[in-house]
Amino acid sequence: MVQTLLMIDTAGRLQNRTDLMEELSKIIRVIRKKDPSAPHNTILVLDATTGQNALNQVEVFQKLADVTGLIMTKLDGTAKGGVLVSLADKFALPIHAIGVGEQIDDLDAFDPHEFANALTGS
Ligand SMILES: Nc1nc2c(ncn2[C@@H]2O[C@H](COP(=O)(O)OP(=O)(O)OP(=O)(O)O)[C@@H](O)[C@H]2O)c(=O)[nH]1
Ligand SMILES: [Mg+2]
Repeated sequence: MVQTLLMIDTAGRLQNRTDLMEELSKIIRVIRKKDPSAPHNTILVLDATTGQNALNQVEVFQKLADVTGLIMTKLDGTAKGGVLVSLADKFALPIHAIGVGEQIDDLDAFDPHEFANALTGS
């Protein structure tokens, strides 16, 4: 049996742009016509520099798109990464990866112990 993996990267979504968010819902509706159980994973990529705004972002995206996991980028060069703690507390979603730079190798697996140590400087 041939297995197919379809990965869709939806660009430039903002939770306060209802037109773009409506487009996102439509993408999901169209996918579900082909496979009612899809999408099997919906990963929201958050920018750490947005700080506490990430909480609202996850809330809005979760209502529309059943977010199943998070990635947080730009943890280099910002002290706002602590919002990941609030996100984990509020939404209990798996954090799949973190971005710590602009190179391809800078997307790291999320390690909660390492993250806590970096946050507290221990
Ligand atoms: N410093 C730093 N830069 C990053 C990181 N992740 C992405 N970038 C940079 O941020 C910019 C935008 O990255 P994209 O991957 O295009 O962002 P995107 O979320 O796909 O953006 P849209 O498709 O427009 O929604 C690029 O210049 C990336 O190199 C990160 O972890 N650290
Ligand atoms: Mg993009």
